[in-house]
Amino acid sequence: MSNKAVSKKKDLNVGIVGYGFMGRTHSNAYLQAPRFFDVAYRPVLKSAETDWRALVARKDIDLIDIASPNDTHAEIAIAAAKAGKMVLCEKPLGRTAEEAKAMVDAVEKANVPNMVWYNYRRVPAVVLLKKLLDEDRFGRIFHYRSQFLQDWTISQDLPQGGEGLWRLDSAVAGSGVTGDLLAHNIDMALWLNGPITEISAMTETFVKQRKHNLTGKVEPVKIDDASAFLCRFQNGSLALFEATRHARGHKALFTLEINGERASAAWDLHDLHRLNYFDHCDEGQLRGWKSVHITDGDHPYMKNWWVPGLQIGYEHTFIHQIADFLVALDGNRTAAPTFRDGLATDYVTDAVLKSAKTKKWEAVPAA
Ligand code: SOE
Repeated sequence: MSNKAVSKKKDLNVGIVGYGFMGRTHSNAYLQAPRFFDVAYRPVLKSAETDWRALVARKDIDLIDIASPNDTHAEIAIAAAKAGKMVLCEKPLGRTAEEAKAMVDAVEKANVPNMVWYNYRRVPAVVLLKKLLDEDRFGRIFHYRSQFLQDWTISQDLPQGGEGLWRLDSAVAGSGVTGDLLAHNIDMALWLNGPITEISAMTETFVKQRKHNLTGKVEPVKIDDASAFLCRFQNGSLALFEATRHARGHKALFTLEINGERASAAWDLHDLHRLNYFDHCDEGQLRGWKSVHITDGDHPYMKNWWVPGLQIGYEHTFIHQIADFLVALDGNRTAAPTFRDGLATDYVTDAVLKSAKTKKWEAVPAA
């Protein structure tokens, strides 16, 4: 891109709340997006404030990006929308659908652009899968299955609460793997395969008490360490979902598979640049699973990166998401997932947690 094109970009003043793991992924994305994508805006990361209220009150901030723990999302998002700011928020949108609904109402009433950071939608291989589904190459869909496996909380000595470990504190996180990991699987599934109608779930807390970092006391653990559910989609397909932080040996194994009448596809995060595809329309004696390396210039997003064959990674999913947001903003359009899309996921996670308690099938409301 020429220097002239770069200098023509309009400044978009961004205030990020939160400077942990997610604050780093977002700030990197704002800086990289205009370098690699033809976007009309140049995000400017404004100077640091220690109080989010002061940030929201600043006249020179166009966009508030919430990358702080889950218990802060609703209050900040609602205040930012009221102040007329664009609002971006880390997943899950709310700790509950009730919280998320209030956030949707606030951004829709204020009519401000909004988006939730479900970053895995922007993996090029997954975007290609979405395109293949939209082209109706799969025919009728029979099955969807998806997992998110980790192993970092197996030790009973790991405390709960405080910086880095708030994900284990239910008051802050809302839930355990259901809101933290399954939410990714669910957002992706709703996007690829449509609405989920009913759910039967089970959850388990393997470590029942942990020392709390903020109180220094051993306290009950109220988050779910593992969560699994069966469900039906509106399109008639059946599905299986599982997330856990107790799958020894797995660090961040997000998988998905979809089986249709004419084709199947599978993808996983540890091999994120490959899409495995089976096409039943292929010639019989050569029919089989193909592992397609998604690094060519005609693959989604890839012409903006290196040369064919060279891979990109995790951080690029955030760069793609903000690039899409900036392109949409310039065209007066919305970039998905919006807060309303985030609410749809929260309705599903609420139903999962409810079904695990009632031990009954639970219906999922439409967002
Ligand atoms: C949890 O370990 C975590 O960091 C999630 O919070 C993220 O959303 C996921 O992408 C990776 O795992």
